[in-house]
Parts: sequence; C-alpha cells; structure tokens
Amino acid sequence: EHRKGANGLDKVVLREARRISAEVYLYGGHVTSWKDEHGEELLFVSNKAIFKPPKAIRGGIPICFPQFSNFGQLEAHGFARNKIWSVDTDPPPFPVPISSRAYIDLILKPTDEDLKIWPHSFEYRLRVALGPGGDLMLTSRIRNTNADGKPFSFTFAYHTYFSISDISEIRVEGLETLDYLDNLQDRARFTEQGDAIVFESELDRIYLGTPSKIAIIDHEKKRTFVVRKGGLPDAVVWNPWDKKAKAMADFGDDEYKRMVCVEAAAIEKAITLKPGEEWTGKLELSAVPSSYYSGQ
Ligand code: TA6
Repeated sequence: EHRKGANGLDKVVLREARRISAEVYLYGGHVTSWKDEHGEELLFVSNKAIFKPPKAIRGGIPICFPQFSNFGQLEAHGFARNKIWSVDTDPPPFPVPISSRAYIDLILKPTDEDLKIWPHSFEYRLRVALGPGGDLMLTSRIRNTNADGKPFSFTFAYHTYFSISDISEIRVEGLETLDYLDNLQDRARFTEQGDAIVFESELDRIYLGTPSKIAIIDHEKKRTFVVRKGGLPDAVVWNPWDKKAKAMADFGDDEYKRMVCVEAAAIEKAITLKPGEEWTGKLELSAVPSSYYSGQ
C-alpha cells in the first residue's frame, strides 16, 4: 500500500493479520513504524523529527551505510539514510523465501553525485517484511558492482530506536562480559562488568563480537524486545540522556526517557567486497510479553 507521508514523502504501509503493521519511507529506506497486534507502536520516532531531506528522520530504523558514525571521511552515518530509495519491482530471488505476503523490496544505487563522494558502484537491496506473528525483518544485500575491478569497504548499522516505558526501568541483556568501545571516552576499550546494561546517564557504546541475540527488557510494560541479527557482529547501545537531548534540534528535551537505541552493526572490522561479491546483513525484531521470555 503506497501513501504520502509527512511533507509529501512517499511511504509504503505493510499490514499483516489483526492490527500488525509497519511503515517504510522511501526517503532513507527508513522504517518509521512497527505496530503490534494491539496497534501499539513499538518504535520510537521523535515528535520533533524533521521529515525533510537532507536531514535523516529522528527515530525508527535509520540505515547507516557506507559508514557508521564518523569512522571515516563521509558525513556521520553515511549517506544511505539521506537518499530517496526506489521500489525494487523485480528483485532477484532471496535465499530464504518468507512466509509473509507483507513485504516490500527497495533498492539504492549511487548517483553520479554520490560517486564523487564515495567512488564505488553498488546495488543495495533492502527487504522489509512483517512475519505473521508480528516480527519485523530487515534484510540488506549489498553488492559491489564496480567495473574497475576495485574492492570497497564499509561499516554499517541498523540504528534502531525502540519505544520504551522509561529508560530507568529497562535493562539490556546479552552483552555481559563483552568488550566495548566507549564513544564517551575516545572509543577506549573496556570490558562489560555488569549482569545487564542499565541506564543512569548518557551511554554510547559499541559492543564487539556479540551473540546473535540481544534482549531489551521493559519491566513496566512487561514487554521484551528480542533483537536477532545475522552478518552483523557488533551492537551499539545508545541513550543521549538529558544534555545531549537538549542539544539535538530534532529531539524533545524529555524524549530520552522513552527511547533506547540497540543497533545491529558491523563497525570494528569493516566489510570488504570484491567486484561481484555480495554481503547480507539481517535484523529480526520481536516483541513478546516478558512472561514468555525465558532468556534463551
Ligand atoms: O549510534 C550512536 C550514535 O552514533 C551516537 O554517537 C549519536 O550521536 C547517534 O548515533 C545519533 O547520530 P545522528 O547523526 O543521527 O544524530
């Protein structure tokens, strides 16, 4: 279902059984909504989000490609989140057929202008799908189409903003004992000591070589988000807290209390593709009542 979203930008609405739905803007290939069977929104989007190029939409799932943050010479988080993607009407077969009919295939290819900034030809195919049970699945397939025989390297993140009851009431499990780079301390390397991550102040870390499953446990909502990922060894955890919230023009002063970013990523080791090679990076999100979540 194609519709006009904020500021006349094109979006695609996916619907599954009951009230399960998702919305994807062609601007950024950006998922801005994911609703459960009660019609409840599971992703955070700021009330101050600016739905207007060239500013990336604040919230949902920005795609960080071909660069995470400022790990390189490009603009922060790369350019994919600031481009108008196209609907891919004839995608090549996906390795695993999906059971849902609620999906959309998008494609991004560099323009001549993009090639001046990042001189590599690529095809980026993104499939966004809703599972029958309400899971949200994103599959990215990036292919090197360079004709000059040159490989390219990139870093990547699904910069997912989850909607939560209260940042002081949640914990993130699955990252215990791992090493991380602390973005608030010049990316120095530390080892996680806690049983789970809890939030008492600004936090901005890149956890390295993580398990493929991470849980965000929201005590107040009695809901657990389960993040499953493939091809993405790292995981970023971010909450801006009050000072940084105030410094962001497109983010409300108190909104940090209602969001957390847990981002499936490939950062520490860049991904390198030779011409003709393709990389796949997967994200699968589920929201389950906490009573159903056993931890494993
Ligand atoms: O993923 C965490 C992070 O890189 C933070 O350092 C933070 O600044 C955030 O992303 C948001 O970046 P943005 O460019 O969207 O303002």
